[in-house]
Amino acid sequence: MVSIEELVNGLRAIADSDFTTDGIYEYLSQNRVDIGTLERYLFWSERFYTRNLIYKDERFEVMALCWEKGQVSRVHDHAEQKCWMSMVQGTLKGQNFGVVEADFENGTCRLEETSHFTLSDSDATKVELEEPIHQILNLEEFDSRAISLHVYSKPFDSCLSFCRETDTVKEVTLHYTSVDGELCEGVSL
Ligand code: CSS
Ligand code: FE2
Repeated sequence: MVSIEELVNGLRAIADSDFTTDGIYEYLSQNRVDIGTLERYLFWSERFYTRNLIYKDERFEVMALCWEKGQVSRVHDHAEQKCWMSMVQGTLKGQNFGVVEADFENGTCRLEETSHFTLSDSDATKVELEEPIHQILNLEEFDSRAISLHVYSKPFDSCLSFCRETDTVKEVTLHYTSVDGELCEGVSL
């Protein structure tokens, strides 16, 4: 168990040449974060999962995401950046999607469900999302809040958001709920 500060410092110390999919995966699997040290970063909303920025530099960002029971992400991608996820509390499902047909110029895109995975703190698992389009879900049946740590390299502040009802896709801006333990201006939980 490490503190979140130790985890961030450890990530900062990793050389560019080792900042690889496997390298960070290994690092996160060997360094589980003590939830007590995360407390000041955790904000909860009944309306949406929260995105709480802990650290960011040119190379990567680290955030804690807080998921109330039943909350889900959009179907989205990661702007072609590398990402890793590590559970701190609870269980989350990840559903991956493949593109069946797309016309990005016209904003249309039909998806199909492909693989899925379940992450829980008991198996201390983390994933690199192999397929770029996915959705993360804290299913009602998991019956608990969830907290996940996300590392993105490089940081990104917009991504594609897919609507399965209309088979459309658009670019959306991503917002933080809090930065360094402070609620962001204009955010109401
Ligand atoms: N990528 C989403 C979380 S699900 S992996 C986000 O950053 O909000
Ligand atoms: Fe994501």
